[in-house]
Amino acid sequence: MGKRALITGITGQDGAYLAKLLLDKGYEVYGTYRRLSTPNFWRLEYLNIFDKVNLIPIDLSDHGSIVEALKISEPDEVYHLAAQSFVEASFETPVATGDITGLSTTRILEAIRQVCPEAKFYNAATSEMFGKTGLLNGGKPLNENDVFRPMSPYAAAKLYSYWISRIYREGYKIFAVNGILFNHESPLRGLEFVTRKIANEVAKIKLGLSKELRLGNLDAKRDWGYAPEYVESMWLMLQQEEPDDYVIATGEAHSVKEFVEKAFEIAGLNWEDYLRVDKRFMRPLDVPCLVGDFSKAEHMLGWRPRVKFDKLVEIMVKEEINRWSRWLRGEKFPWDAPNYPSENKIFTRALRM
Ligand code: NAP
Ligand code: G4F
Repeated sequence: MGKRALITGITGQDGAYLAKLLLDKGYEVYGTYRRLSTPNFWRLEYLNIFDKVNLIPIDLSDHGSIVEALKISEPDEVYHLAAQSFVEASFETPVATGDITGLSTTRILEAIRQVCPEAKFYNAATSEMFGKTGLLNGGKPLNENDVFRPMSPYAAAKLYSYWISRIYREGYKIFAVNGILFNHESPLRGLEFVTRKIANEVAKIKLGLSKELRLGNLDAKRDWGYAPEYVESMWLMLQQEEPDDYVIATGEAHSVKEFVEKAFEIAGLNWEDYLRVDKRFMRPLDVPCLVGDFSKAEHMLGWRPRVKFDKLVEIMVKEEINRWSRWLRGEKFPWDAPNYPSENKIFTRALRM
């Protein structure tokens, strides 16, 4: 029989790509989602896996709902991806971010300890935890031994989540790993993140649907990789004999401004004609530079990035131009027609009564 996996946050960018990867490997995939006033399954539809995954409604602030999700799915592997993941929003809602992005990891680990202690656990940690270290070390690629100096409520919550995963690993012998992933992007990225915001707006300008691109800090540098490759590393981490923590990155840093220039170049436009700096997109604190050293992952997992910066920008801009061109021709997209999964794909506690 194939393995069973539970993915928290299956409706997000990584959740959707990981679900596809695991289905392709023959897993029975369960995913949690939260009830919203408008259904949000467009990424699963986009990848043509909407009717192949089993869905369980939970809220991360509700411990009982997490326990039920584990009892329903009986997982061999748990991938904990759900979080309030937008750094900027964490300055607006620091307490809620602490609860959902930080404390929820303990709720899940506690539930695993009680319900399925043999299950392997992946925690979505982040390069944001390094924070100021990326500047203080002069831009040297960061590895698993570098000091964490978080610069946002989001990063502080993730650092808590990182440590609690290590504590359950050492204290309760749960197979818990931390994937310290640097920024990874794709056409399935949320629209508020800078890469997709740029790609989307450049495509609209190209097609006459928008006139300008408004951004905040153009000088920030990030190590941007390609999300479908990064979810492979999550799976690889859980196939090891021993649990450990790994940096996943490309090893290259580029500024937001470089991303803008490349995106407009691909669209055949001059960026200076359209870019406006807007204070509303500045943060109270912003990590100036993050670049990662993936040599441990390469050595231990056999993982290395294939899509680098220029190719990534090209994939994203071309896909947005393609989407908006089709939209102009009257085509419908998954996000135009919100949908519910077929009923036999939703699992609730009532099914166990
Ligand atoms: P994402 O697209 O924002 O997805 C986040 C997921 O969490 C969504 O499914 C979202 O549900 C769910 N969620 C948020 N609040 C919730 C709540 N209260 N209850 C239940 N579910 C909730 O993020 P991503 O880019 O896929 O990232 C996956 C994980 O990796 C996140 O933990 C993120 O912080 C971390 N990470 C991401 C990166 C990156 O560059 N992408 C790098 C390092 C770490 P809705 O769809 O309903 O909003
Ligand atoms: O795309 P961003 O919002 O990503 P950020 O803050 O680096 O966080 C992402 O990567 C983390 C991994 O390091 C994840 F843990 C996290 O969940 C998330 O996926 O912003 C990137 C940079 C920042 O310096 C920001 O200030 O772009 C700068 N920026 C400039 N103008 C902007 C904008 N960011 C956004 N979102 N919107 C702007 O208009």
